[in-house]
Amino acid sequence: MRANDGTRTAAEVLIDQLVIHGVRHMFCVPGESYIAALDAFHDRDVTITVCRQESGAAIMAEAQGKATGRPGICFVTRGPGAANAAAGLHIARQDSTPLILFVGQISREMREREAFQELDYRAVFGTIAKWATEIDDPARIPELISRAFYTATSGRPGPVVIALPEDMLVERIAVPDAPAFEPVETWPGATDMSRLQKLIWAAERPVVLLGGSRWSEAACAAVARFAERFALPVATSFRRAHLFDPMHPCYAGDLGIGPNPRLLARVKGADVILLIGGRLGEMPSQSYTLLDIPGPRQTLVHVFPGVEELGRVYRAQLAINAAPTAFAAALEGLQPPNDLRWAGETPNAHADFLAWTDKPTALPGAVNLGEIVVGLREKLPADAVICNGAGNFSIWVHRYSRYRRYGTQLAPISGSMGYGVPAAIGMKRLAPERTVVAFAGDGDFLMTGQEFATAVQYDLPVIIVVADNGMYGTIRMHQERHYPGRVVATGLKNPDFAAYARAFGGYGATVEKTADFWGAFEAAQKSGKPAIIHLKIDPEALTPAMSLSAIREKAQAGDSLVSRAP
Ligand SMILES: Cc1ncc(C[n+]2csc(CCOP(=O)(O)OP(=O)(O)O)c2C)c(N)n1
Ligand SMILES: [Mg+2]
Repeated sequence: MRANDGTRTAAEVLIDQLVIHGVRHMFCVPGESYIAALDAFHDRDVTITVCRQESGAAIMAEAQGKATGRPGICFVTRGPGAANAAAGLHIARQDSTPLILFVGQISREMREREAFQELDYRAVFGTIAKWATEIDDPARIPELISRAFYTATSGRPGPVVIALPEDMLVERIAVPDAPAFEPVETWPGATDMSRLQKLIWAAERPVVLLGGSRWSEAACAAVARFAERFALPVATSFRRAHLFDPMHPCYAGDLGIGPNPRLLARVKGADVILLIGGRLGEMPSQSYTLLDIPGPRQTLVHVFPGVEELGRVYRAQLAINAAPTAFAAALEGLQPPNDLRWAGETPNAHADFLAWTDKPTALPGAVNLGEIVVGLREKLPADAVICNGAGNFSIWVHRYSRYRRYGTQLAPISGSMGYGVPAAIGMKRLAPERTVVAFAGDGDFLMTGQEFATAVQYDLPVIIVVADNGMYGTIRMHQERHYPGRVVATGLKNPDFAAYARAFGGYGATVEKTADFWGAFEAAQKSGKPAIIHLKIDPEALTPAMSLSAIREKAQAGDSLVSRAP
């Protein structure tokens, strides 16, 4: 640590605070507005990853926040840098991930003139971030940085934005460091737990839904023990499948986009729903059709770390303001009833899940993404991390992957395209010993595909599987449903992604038949380089259940199931 003798610059005080609060990584794109802060990282024990675009940097930081539960750290320059980073901020907000974005700012004396790249970050990010501020007085750096760590991690976690005026960073000050922050746990009360026990004892068909953030390996294990003792069926929310071992006999499946209809029926037919950590937002609630709003017919027990979410959409019979970590620990104290009336149904829920995910559906074309995801179950170590962005390709990834352990899934709840590649890089930087695979669509990949250069720069052998169907497939699907045969702005002419990988200094392979994938995957692993495997997907293979033409024909026939309203 540098001496606190009045010789430190504000920038040095700032970076010292980060070190005190446990920061080990930061992601950035440099800018002249904050070179004093960059300089203060010199000789500090913080691993710096310099990125090619700020959305990549912000997503890498967000992915580390998701993986560790501690704030991911990102530094960007003013105006355009901050605007580019907004994607990562939005993800952190919707995904409830702790993230601190530092933005270089113009000098204080130029403010309000619309100086070069000037933005008012409180105004611009005020509704995305949990807190957006600017530090004018260097003496308050320890206080405000400490607050940023508490704000990003407590209650419902989220992003914090801190603007740093350029001239402020170079002032010299004598100020004491803050003590290291301690994440604040939010515990359920004894009354909450005894009311919960009574509700479960009176239940006939209870289900448990897991979602949100503020989980841990220990919390997932505690929930698994609770599920076993009570023989409860457990489902996971959209892109939170890693919260429960899919091969556990209590696992009932994943409530995402296009979920198992049997799981939906099971949740609708439940009499008690124990929702732990999730918000049951638009995606898992199937556009808010799963439960009645505001008063569900089922007895809802909603456990959530941020009090503002309780009663916001759903009026719960029992609302418990607690973090999943603390609540899961408290579950150990509950006693199951003697008569587990629902126990006979739980194996059926698991059997429904297995039947839905065991074998991939047949698809048009020579490359079946479902077969590839199923085959990878055997090839990947149990702690391999599977990342993805947004697009129809992710339906196969979510349906057929087996996320066997907590922390093996990194995917955007916010539905942000371009997430998978930087998330994989952020994760591999954090845990170089783990296998990290990212699935991307052709559209999805090129939103942040420039970060492949970052993977090469830091020797991060992530494996990126690009499912290339020559279009923004999800949007084409909606187009065919609502405006059949009228294709506008959804076709893509793509590069040779394998050649792209090689041009960057990575490993590249093209796969035109499913059977060729395995050799390419092995060669990618053996190469020890960041790799791209380019899958040539038939555009007809638009969903696991229906081809592009079938979707169009159904809409043209005016099938009542297909709404014409946009
Ligand atoms: C940043 C961002 N921009 C736009 C969208 C809207 N969107 C959702 S899916 C999608 C198409 C995805 O295309 P691709 O990655 O090729 O996957 P595919 O659906 O073809 O499998 C688009 C444009 C989005 N979710 N995120
Ligand atoms: Mg596509």
